[in-house]
Amino acid sequence: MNHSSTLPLFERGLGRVKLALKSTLKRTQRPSSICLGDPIAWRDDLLCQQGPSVSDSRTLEQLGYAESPHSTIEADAITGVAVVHRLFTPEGVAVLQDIGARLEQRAGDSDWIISRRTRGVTALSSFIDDMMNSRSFLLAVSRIAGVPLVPYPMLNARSQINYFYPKPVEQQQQLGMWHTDGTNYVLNVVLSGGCDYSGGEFLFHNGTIDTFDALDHRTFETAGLDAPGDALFIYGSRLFHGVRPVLSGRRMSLVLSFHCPYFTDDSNRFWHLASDDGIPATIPNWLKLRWALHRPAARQYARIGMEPITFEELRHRGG
Ligand SMILES: O=C(O)CCC(=O)C(=O)O
Ligand SMILES: [Fe+2]
Repeated sequence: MNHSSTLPLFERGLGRVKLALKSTLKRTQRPSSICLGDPIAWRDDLLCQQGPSVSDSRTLEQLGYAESPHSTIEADAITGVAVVHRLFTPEGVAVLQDIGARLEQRAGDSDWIISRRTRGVTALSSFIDDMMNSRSFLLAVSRIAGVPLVPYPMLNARSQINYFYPKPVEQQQQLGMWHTDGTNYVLNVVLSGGCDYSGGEFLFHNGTIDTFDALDHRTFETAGLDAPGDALFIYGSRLFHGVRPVLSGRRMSLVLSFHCPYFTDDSNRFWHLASDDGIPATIPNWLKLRWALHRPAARQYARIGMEPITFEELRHRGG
């Protein structure tokens, strides 16, 4: 099989700047922040009470990173990639599916392998917003990550719903699926069931960024995301990953980003954001982001109205 045509590489460097200019020109309408009216309100019992089951978990060290991204915690304490089953109850998954389907009317076309997507969904769905600001939900995701988390401070990068449809072969070849994310802690929740689509496998490179070679498929692994609601947690800025082209049906996913408030470092780059949102929208957001990342952890938790999640708490289950 010719992997250079099936596995093209996503734009980096100058390509990002070009995408930023393109996004700026395309951005004529601003999405309004009117909520669509969720079917029900978020409740913590929509999380599986026994906690999620996590498989195929690998730390950043196991991926090959000797250096931790944060100075006071080792690379073997931070999750690099993990498959997450049964985070939500069947009712929780059904509500997210319903919201995802309704938010599709807000979705804009996307340049790369994703056909359409809606960014900043926490401003459109109070259910998803309340879920992101639920201490139980954040604690569950923090335990998977290995570090305490808050929702990512920048609205547009915090949450997104992706819609994948079959694309003509020529378009699949132009821009790639392989990328790293601008954010570090990312939960990719697949909302469609396996029978809703074919293709669309979630692939990741089992190694560091430096060892990634888009043509060497021997290091690629397919995440076992079979049931709706299954998720792949990744350290997104250090893991090459991507969704293979969907061949039939529709694949819908909810992508949520988080920040560890005990560390000020962040991988997001201006051009990464600008390639998604256009340059004018990114400038004020970028300044606000720098400001938010430097707030003390206690203040970041206080702003979302909760007791701080601590490293100690992550070590004890059921606390
Ligand atoms: O849709 C997915 O499951 C993940 C897509 C992705 O990697 C992204 O949106 O950054
Ligand atoms: Fe991604």
